[in-house]
Amino acid sequence: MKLLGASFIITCNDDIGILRNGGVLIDNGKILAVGDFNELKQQCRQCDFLFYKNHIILPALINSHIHFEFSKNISSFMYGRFDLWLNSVMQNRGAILKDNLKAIQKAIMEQKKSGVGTVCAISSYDLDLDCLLNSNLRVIFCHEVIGADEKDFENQVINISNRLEHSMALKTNLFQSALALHAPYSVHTKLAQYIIELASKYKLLISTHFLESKHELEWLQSKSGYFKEFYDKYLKLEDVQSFNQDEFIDLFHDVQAIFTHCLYADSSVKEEILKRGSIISCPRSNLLLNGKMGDNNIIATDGKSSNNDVDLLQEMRYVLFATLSAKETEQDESKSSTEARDIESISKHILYAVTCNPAKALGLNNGVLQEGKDADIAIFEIECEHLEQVITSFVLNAKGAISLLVNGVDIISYGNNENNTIH
Ligand code: MCF
Ligand code: FE
Repeated sequence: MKLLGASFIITCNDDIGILRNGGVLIDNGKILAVGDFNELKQQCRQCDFLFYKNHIILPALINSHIHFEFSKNISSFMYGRFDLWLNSVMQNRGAILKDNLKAIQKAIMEQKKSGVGTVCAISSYDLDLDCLLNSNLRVIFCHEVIGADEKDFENQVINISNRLEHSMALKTNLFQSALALHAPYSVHTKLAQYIIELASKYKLLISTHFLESKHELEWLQSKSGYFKEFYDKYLKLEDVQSFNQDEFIDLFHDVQAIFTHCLYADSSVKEEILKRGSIISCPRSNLLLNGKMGDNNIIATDGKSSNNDVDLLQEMRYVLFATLSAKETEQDESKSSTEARDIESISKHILYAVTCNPAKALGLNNGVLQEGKDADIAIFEIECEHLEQVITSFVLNAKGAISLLVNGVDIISYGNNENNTIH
């Protein structure tokens, strides 16, 4: 049993809120209690304790959409337009996927450094499986399925069954298998249905990219435009059996699903999606490929295929500035600028978008500091002179976690605890 304390504890649970000089009591990978540090210390005199002065304790962050296999990319892909990006992926992905293990390891380190304790990894070829298994992170490993040619159905089924059988045998309390149906334009109807049945049979989470580009919307609505040429050019396919928008969403009625991007979903489509699952936004990827931000109730980095890094702290900071900039355009001249409490509530929204919200979407028992939750905890140094803006101070300045616990175990070892004594 151990007790961790800090000048600030942000629970990401509105009933408990923010604690000054708070403590989190941990035993056997679980949170036993959250409260005042000194009171908890009195109650549990025999346990190990550590108080981090001028630090903040938070739930470990959750990166709910990342492609580790593309971590080697710097400038192999084109940005600014989704069609140009996808063409460049088709042409250059082979080189990016080759000898990518070092880059994958680096991207995993980047997660830990930014205080991420859980990743939902979208894996096209399972090249990242072993690195993630050995990462000590909590991992949801989504085997991604791509296949537009119905003639290959039998092989496609054998392939995904083998991949899934292999990873399901590796299940631990930190590692779970899941599926990803790449997108409605890249998986034919028969295969899509098969994948959903697999997810339903084995109770697996399923992730998908949906309505990311205007080209996808055009294809789903009228089977025309960029994708028609795409199939011909890259896959030598004249026709592809794919669902329309509503049919695609309906597929997910019986499974736990996460839909990434949804930039071209109008409000009624979003309502339908949210009846069946959650929407994940990758703000910098969305902007780079499609010039749109997306809804930011759940924020993830996407892969280095469509981002300059996979640092979730940078992603959060980006959203803070972009939200303030959008607010500025909304405000007319007569209104005063964003107020102190507005910016703190934007920061809180951003923090929840990488903690409690993705935890719920992914069906995890973490993302909140509360009795009974998994002890996935991140500790950051913080300088905060204005208590009413503690979350803003974190979002704005956090550079790296000094300690990261997953299931109660510290998985980064460069924490420096000197001078961390109370008062
Ligand atoms: O999320 C981004 C943009 N949308 C779609 N796919 C990808 C993203 N980053 C990497 N990808 C991968 C995807 O997993 O690109 C390939 C797939 O392997 C595109 S389909 C040939
Ligand atoms: Fe993606």
